[in-house]
Amino acid sequence: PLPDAELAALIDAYPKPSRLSEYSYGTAGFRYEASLLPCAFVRMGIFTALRSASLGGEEVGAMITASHNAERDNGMKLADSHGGMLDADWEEHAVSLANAPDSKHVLALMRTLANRVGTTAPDGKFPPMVVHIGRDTRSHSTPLAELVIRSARAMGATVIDHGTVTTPMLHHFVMHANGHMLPMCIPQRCNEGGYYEIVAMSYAALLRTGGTIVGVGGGCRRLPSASTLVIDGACGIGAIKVDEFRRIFARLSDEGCTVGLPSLRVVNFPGDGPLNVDCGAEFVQKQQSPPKFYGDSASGASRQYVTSFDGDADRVVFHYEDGGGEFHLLDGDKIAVLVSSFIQDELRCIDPDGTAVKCGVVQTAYANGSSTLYLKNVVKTNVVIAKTGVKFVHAAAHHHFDVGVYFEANGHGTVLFGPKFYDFIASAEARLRGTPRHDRANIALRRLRVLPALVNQSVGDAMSDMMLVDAILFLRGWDLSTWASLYSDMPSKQAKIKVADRTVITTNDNETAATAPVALQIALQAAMDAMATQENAKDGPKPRCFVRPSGTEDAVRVYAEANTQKGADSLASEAMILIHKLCGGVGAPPQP
Ligand code: G16
Repeated sequence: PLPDAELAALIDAYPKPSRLSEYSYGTAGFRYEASLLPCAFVRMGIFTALRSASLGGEEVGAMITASHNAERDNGMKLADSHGGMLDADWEEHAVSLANAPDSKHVLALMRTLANRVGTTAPDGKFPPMVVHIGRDTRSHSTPLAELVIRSARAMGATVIDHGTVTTPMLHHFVMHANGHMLPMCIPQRCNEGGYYEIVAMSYAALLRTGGTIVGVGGGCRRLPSASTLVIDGACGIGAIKVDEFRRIFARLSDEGCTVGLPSLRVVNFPGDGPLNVDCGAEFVQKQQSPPKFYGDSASGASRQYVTSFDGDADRVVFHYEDGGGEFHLLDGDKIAVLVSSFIQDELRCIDPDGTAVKCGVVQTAYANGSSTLYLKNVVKTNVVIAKTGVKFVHAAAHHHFDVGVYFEANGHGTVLFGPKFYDFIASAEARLRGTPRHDRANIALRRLRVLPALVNQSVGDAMSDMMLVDAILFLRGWDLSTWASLYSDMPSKQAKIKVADRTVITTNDNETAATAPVALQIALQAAMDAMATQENAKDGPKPRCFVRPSGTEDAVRVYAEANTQKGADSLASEAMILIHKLCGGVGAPPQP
């Protein structure tokens, strides 16, 4: 029987905040100003336990973080038993529980849900329930996590509290705890040690496939400009964890990794500066400018190989300053191009027709037009455009491809390997047994075999993505400038604007056009057409602009790209003026 009295007391101690009409489930779960969250978090402890019970006791997770948002915000990302985001069908149950007026309604809802999904045995007891909890470095993350832990425990769940971890680590623990997605992997310890080991060891194994051969894949050497990798940790949890990883990483050379490892230098730790302010992946990608290196005096030559993580380390972008001091960004689109072309090249060394496994890339409307053209015309891969949000791009990659690479332009992404990929590897292993190790197909097999372990298949992961990119660059003998020169981004501009109620804007499925207010899309289309005429560019993608309500911030996002920076800036500014006028802009209208 449920411990109703204990749960009711806990629920009633944290009533719904009067300042908020309704909690809603955003792009990546609940995300609000931290003081609004205790009520929802008590209920999410109940919810996670219930979700675990509904899956017959499979383990699930909750990560307390507001990722790229300002320090004052917090939120929760829910990991389902496969390690990925919560099943879409369960989001509405989470929202109902969060919005129930009081303990009586919460408990009634809980009982209805439990009966509907058959979580209770005939004696009214729940099966064993396990909930993993992680949190970022925000000051309110610990007390908020405590609330989730208390209510999950009051439900009778076993809570595994991982303390401060990155979001992708938490998802990784859950994925490994249930053994999903990784048929070829040896079971891992579902904790930080296990995580660091699998990333470091598979990275080393991938590097070693280049250590024995000369001339394959462009040289397999590390250029001086790529010998020190500087990691901007956004003053968040990623800095702490990559610093711990760095120590394990430093031991790799003692453990048989004989090729040139880069040295890792971490900057922007918590306390060096405010979280996500003027640094980190969100800042660098949106502003298209280098981060502030808080308290770090190095510059110039030592900043030729830099990555920026976001506040919970599930996104990464790369960047560098060239000899003339010009800034170059390598965003999620560039990562998608690098990773998908690497995987396809390796697959074709074994299967020259490229028919055995279906590869493809999932992007969002934010993908730069040049990247989509490059993927289609040069990499010659399939491209699908999905709605913004890992839950959508992940689902599309899973649905459409045997090897699905997904990356949002903001640096959030990973690779998913489906059953056909594993079958392909098994048959290639049988076919290539006994071939010399320097045989190109044998090398390709060893490279492909290690990828499902190096990549965090549960969710985007700054640390493992960073190591994957570094290994590919090493194997190809490239530095960031070689990678950047694959194609030139169309000039683009991103901006955001506040309106009284951002839900007045709705969009089509892949968010490339607004469906309401109708007048908005008509005006945006006219602006795009006028820009196309003005620029009169013969080749390449046409000027493009779209707007959408953010699912993580109280703002409407604007994206524009054109053949010139001036054109992109002007389209974005026109869109901001239109939004302000047609959608209830707050404050003074933006200036052209
Ligand atoms: C989250 C999601 C991302 C999404 C981003 C921005 O990132 O996980 O998929 O791109 O929010 O979403 P929106 O434009 O709706 O605000 P993070 O890193 O903040 O968790």
